[in-house]
Amino acid sequence: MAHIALISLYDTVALGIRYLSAYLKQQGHQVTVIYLKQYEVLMKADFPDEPVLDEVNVGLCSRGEIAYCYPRRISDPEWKLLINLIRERKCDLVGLSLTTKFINTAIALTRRVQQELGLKVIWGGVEPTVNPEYDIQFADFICVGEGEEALAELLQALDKKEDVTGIQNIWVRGEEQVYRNELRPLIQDLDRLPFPDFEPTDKFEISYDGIWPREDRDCWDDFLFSTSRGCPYKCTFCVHNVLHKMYQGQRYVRRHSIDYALSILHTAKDRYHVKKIHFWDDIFSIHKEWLKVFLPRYKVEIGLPYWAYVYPQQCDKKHLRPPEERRRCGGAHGDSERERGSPSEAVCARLRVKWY
Ligand code: B12
Ligand code: SF4
Repeated sequence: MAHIALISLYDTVALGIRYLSAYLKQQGHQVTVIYLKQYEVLMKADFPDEPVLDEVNVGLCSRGEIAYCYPRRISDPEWKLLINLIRERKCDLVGLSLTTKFINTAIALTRRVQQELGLKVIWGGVEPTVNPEYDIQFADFICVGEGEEALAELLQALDKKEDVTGIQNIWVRGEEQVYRNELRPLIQDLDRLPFPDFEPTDKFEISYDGIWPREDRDCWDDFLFSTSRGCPYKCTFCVHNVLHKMYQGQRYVRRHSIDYALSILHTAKDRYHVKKIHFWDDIFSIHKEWLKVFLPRYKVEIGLPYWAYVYPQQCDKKHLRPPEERRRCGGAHGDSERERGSPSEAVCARLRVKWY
């Protein structure tokens, strides 16, 4: 079976990579996960001499001022550690997961892997999904959309030295042409997917000029999980605007069954002793009927504080629990108390969300 290095750029949450890793391992492939740099942002004003990336991040700092933050650049020792690790692990293929913000880093990394190791590189994630035509100039393969089945098929074909030019979701840069394969249907039954990979093995972190095995124990304290894929809205600035068009005619918002979601959370609680849940659903508050059944069961069976994104118009007393109850098992937004008086509370007030 094939061995892939899956690299997460500036992202140790990396849910996409965790889903891929679990699925590929289930299919018998070997996976090495590499977290390349922490997503730690610096205020340029506070660190004037620090070498930073061009990709700027604009936000509000705790002092309430507009802040221009920059992730730290990958240093020369870190580049060397990365190349040596992939070489030592004897990987057959390198996979990069990226958002648009890190496109320049992805290009540099891909060139190094191609030139210094002679390996092919596949890009996946939001950036190549929305910009495949641009990205295929640099990557050998692009995964457009969901990657589990597509990447497993690609690895199997590479392993068996079969033709790789006709796999759905995968674009291939051939010698004479680019093979732009059609999209495979969205995974409708999310319960088919295995538990995302939070195991403490075959994972490495490269940052601060060093490398170490990453056991992911910080993810166990704040356990990360998404009960759904997709968003019903199409805000013009958001990736879902593009994805809705790509997947026209298909059921776009999908959700795990309540039993599946709870069984993952039970496993997380029993196996990893997690302390808090982060639901990374784009909007956790959709599907009122689902929530009506899920939330009371969650409270009894899991009972841990949780955090989730909600949509202002969907929030009412039924969703946002009183603070005393929230302290026990989390309301729709478990952090709201801490944010009293913060800019985010002001935004919520403008959106007429009431916090109970
Ligand atoms: C949770 C989340 C975060 C979390 C965790 C990130 C994570 N990767 O898990 C945190 C808070 C860290 C975060 C940070 C940021 N985020 Co964010 N985030 C999300 C969110 C809401 C969900 C991501 C997720 O878990 N998806 C579920 C998984 C299963 O899907 P997936 O990651 O797309 O992976 C699948 C496929 O893409 C593919 N795939 C992914 N990687 C690879 C790799 C290979 C080799 C292959 C073959 C396939 C493949 O297979 C996966 C399984 O099917 C998305 C919105 C969204 N729905 O995509 C925004 C989103 C990704 N974020 C976005 C942004 C802008 C950011 C920030 C830049 C914000 C900022 N200014 O700081 C940073 C960038 C961080 C980084 N290093 O890239 C934008 C990206 C837009 C763009 N064009 O790139 C999104 C799309 C939101 C939006 N409004 O449009 N984010
Ligand atoms: S509601 Fe949020 S996740 Fe949904 S389309 Fe709008 S910005 Fe994107």
